Amino acid sequence: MKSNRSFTFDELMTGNRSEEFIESAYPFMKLMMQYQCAMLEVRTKFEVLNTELSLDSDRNPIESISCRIKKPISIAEKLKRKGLEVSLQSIEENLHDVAGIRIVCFFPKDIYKLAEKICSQDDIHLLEKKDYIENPKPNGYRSLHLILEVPVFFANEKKWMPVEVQFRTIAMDFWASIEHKVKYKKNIDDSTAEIVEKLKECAEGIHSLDMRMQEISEYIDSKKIGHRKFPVRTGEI
Ligand code: 0O2
Repeated sequence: MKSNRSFTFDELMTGNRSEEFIESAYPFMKLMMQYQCAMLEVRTKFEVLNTELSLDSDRNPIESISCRIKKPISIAEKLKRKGLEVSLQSIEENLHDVAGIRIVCFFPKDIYKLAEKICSQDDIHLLEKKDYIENPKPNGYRSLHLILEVPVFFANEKKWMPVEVQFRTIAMDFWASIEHKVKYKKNIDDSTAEIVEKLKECAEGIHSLDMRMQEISEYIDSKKIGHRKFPVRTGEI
C-alpha cells in the first residue's frame, strides 16, 4: 500500500523509494514534455514564416529565436504569488507562459507582420495580446506578447497547448536584457526613482533609434538600392 508520508531527497534517491519518486515525478515530466512539443510546433511556424518572407523582401525579418520552459521553481513561485494552488491542474488552468518563445526582429514593423501572419493561421488561437510597444510599461519596457494556443498531436491524444511569444527588436531586447540583469544582480527595487528614470530614458532613446533605423531601411527599399531577386540567407536564423 502507498504511504502518504513525504520522503526526504536522500530516501527517494538512494533507498527503495526511487520508484515512488519516479512515479510521482512522471505526470509533471509528461506535462513539461507537452509544453516542450507545443513550443517546437510554434517555433517551426516562425522558421517557415522567416524563410518565406525573406523571398519577397530580400532580408530575414527574424534575427534570432530562443525558447525556454519555465523552471519548476519559477512555476511554483508564480502560482504562490498569485495565491493559487501549486498542482498540475493549477498549472494548466492558470499559467500560459510555461512554454515561452522570444522572437527578436530587426525592425518594429517586422514584429507586427509576423504577429499578423501567425494569428491568421487556422490552427492557431490567439488567447491574449499585450502590446507593450504601443503601450510601454511605466519603466520603459517594450515588447509584444501573444499567448497562442496550438494543437499538438501526441501518440494517443490531440491537446491544445498555450505558448507565450514575446516579440522584440534587437534594440528592445538589448534594453530588456540589461534592465533584467542590472535589477536582478543588484536587487534594486522599482521605487529607486533615479534608476527607474535613467532606465526609462534609455528605453525612449532606444525606441527612437529603432524608428529611425526603420525609416532608413524603408528609404533604401523605396530606392531599391542593392535589390536582389533572391535572398542570400534563406532560412537562416
Ligand atoms: P521569465 O523568466 O521570463 O519566465 P501574467 O502572466 O499576465 O499573469 P506577467 O507574468 O507579469 O503576468 O506577464 P507580462 O507582463 O506579460 O510579463 C511576462 C514576461 O515579460 C516576464 O516573464 C519577462 O520575461 C517579460 N517582462 C515583463 N516586464 C518586464 C520588464 O519590465 N523588464 C524585463 N526585462 N522583462 C519584462 P517573467 O515572469 O519575469 O519570467
